[in-house]
Amino acid sequence: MRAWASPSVPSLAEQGLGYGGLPRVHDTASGRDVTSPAHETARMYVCGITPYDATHLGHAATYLAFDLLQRVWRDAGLAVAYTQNVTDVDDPLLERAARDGLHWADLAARELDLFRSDMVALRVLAPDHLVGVTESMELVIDVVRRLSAAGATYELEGDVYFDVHADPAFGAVGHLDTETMLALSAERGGDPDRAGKRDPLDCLLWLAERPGEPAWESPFGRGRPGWHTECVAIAVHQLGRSFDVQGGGSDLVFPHHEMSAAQAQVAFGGHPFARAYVHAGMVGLDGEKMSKSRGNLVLVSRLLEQGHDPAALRLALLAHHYRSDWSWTDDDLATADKRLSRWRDAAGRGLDAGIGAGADEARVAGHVVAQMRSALAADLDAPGALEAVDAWASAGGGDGARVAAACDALLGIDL
Ligand code: 5CA
Ligand code: ZN
Repeated sequence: MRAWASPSVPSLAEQGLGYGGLPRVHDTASGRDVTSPAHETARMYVCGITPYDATHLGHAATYLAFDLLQRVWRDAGLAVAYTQNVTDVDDPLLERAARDGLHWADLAARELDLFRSDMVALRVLAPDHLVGVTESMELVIDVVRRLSAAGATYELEGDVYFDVHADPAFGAVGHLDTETMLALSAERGGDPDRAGKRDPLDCLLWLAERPGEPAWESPFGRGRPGWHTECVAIAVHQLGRSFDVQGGGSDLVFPHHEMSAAQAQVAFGGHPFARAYVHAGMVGLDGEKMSKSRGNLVLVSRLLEQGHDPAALRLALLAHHYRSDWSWTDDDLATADKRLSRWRDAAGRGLDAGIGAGADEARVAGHVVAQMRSALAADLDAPGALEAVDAWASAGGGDGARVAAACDALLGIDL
């Protein structure tokens, strides 16, 4: 399906310098910061939206984290191959469509359009491929067929399950104990209490057709995919059986990323599925996780309709480290508005006066850019990068064009 139009990214002088090596990101599986790309092209798969409701600030924060990673990789001289999926058939989408009397495909198309326009407003770089499950049935079926050939599946009342113990590495993404895995599975789309399963953690690969629900032909009967397999199928098809980063919010560590890694490792034999599993923290509102099911959403589109500057919104999100859990308040936006004005004033000062940068100014600006780069290279420390620009602005700016280009290229902020 169509992605969206990416903003342009200026190339900075002395590309790749100032990092002292490649940028590092935190890998949930090893618990360490790793330099993930093995080749000149960094390959990244980020779990996309289930389009049954509009983009909230939690989604936006997660996609911004991977946008930063892409910007830092590019600045370090790497090419980036980036794929994102769209879960355009799954239980929550079908339930919402039924509740609102809409066709599920119409609901998905409408919310996906809104997501695209939010991503454009926030200047998020588009993936090379944005792929829906409904476009990927053959690939999904191929994964289930491979798992079945490997003896890793069984049938229960017409549904096909994945035997998690088929992968000796099962559990290596999240390192969670069984009790926690069971609780998270029940909370996040699994069915640990269903009778007849070999292990309560085993997950659905193919769900036999239910009355009133969409279904596709397959060798296992008419039905539709279980959630996790789409990400295996799409990621391997676009990026290969072992790639650099699988990303998403921390709510995906278990079961989603654990299950997709286990399925991919059994179906394709590539190990590990991803060289780093990178997870953004959860954004909440009033101390609770922001989620469609809780109904406590702050929507990006709503804030933009209210006339807020998308650059201020972006800056408000970047002010929190991508791995921390935090709660949104109106102060976030007010603080970002002030910060943006200070930066714009400082960047405009020299330009308005038509003054070129003197040697001192160029040195100061070069130092700011180096500080931004080294903050971002250390597990995407955006708050650290923002502080470097703050210090420059409060010291009176100077060589605004160079700092503005760095804000644009590295932070996606257009001054
Ligand atoms: N379609 C699946 C992934 S294959 C899915 O989780 N969709 S989603 O619409 O629920 O979430 C989209 C992305 O936003 C996921 O990466 C998810 O981890 C992230 N996300 C969801 N809620 C929050 C939140 N409150 N804070 C931060 N990120 C969030
Ligand atoms: Zn996914």
